[in-house]
Amino acid sequence: MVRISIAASLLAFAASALALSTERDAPTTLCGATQTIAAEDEAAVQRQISNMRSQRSAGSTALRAGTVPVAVHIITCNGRGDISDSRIQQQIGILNSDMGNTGYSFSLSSIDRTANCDWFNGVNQGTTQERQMKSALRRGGASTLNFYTVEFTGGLVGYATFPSSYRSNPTNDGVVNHFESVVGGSLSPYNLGTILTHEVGHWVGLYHVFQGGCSGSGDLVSDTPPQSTISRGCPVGQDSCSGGGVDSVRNHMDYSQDSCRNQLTAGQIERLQAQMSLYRGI
Ligand SMILES: [Ca+2]
Ligand SMILES: [Zn+2]
Repeated sequence: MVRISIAASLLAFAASALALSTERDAPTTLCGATQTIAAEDEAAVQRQISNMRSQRSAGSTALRAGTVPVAVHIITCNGRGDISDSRIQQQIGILNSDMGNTGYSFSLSSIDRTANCDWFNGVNQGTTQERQMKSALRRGGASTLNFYTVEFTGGLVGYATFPSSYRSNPTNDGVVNHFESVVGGSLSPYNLGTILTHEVGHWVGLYHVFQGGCSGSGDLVSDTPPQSTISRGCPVGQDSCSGGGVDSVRNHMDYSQDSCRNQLTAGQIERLQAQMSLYRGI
């Protein structure tokens, strides 16, 4: 009993340390930040945002709203990685709470479980295991969120694809997270359920708030101040770029710990609505 619990806490410590060290060493591989939107797609997004603003100023009361079906795919290895249905339901509840002011809600449509150690450990962006897993399991079209849980190797917490990437590679579309980041998992401080919110933020089209650093167009959102630091913990008041206001450390699209992130801005919501309507038809 003692040996088991020591082994379990060592495992939890190792997983946590790996995740943190990977973030420090290679933050761009922590999650979906490696994808970018093509220039012509971004031009379409800007036109869509202009149209949405015109409709609003013309007094249209039509708000963007839609329900996103969620197909959950739990990968396990020798029983490791299994997540109960009730935890999945709790996790979707957190996603709905966090995304409540975006106009979109998320509705659990299916849960499947697949025992496959090769996928559990080997899935990552661009791997053979990723192609096999998604080809076998993906459900629905552009508006269905496919959410996979695995363990990864090398400390990755999660990653996601962009809406504008669906057209050229629909099978690849979706979010893949470390199973211990699902609410109630052991990947502290990323185990309160808001890693899914962060990854779904990418899935609906948002960049990190520190995208692009202090100069240039940054995350292509005007109400998130330029930011060059990838936040750790909850450094409220951090100001990594002169002017424009303090960093968005409480924003869901930073890397602050789960308990710190609880915000999306009006500009982010406008940007995600434009991409959901353009590229996910919802
Ligand atoms: Ca600033
Ligand atoms: Zn991210």
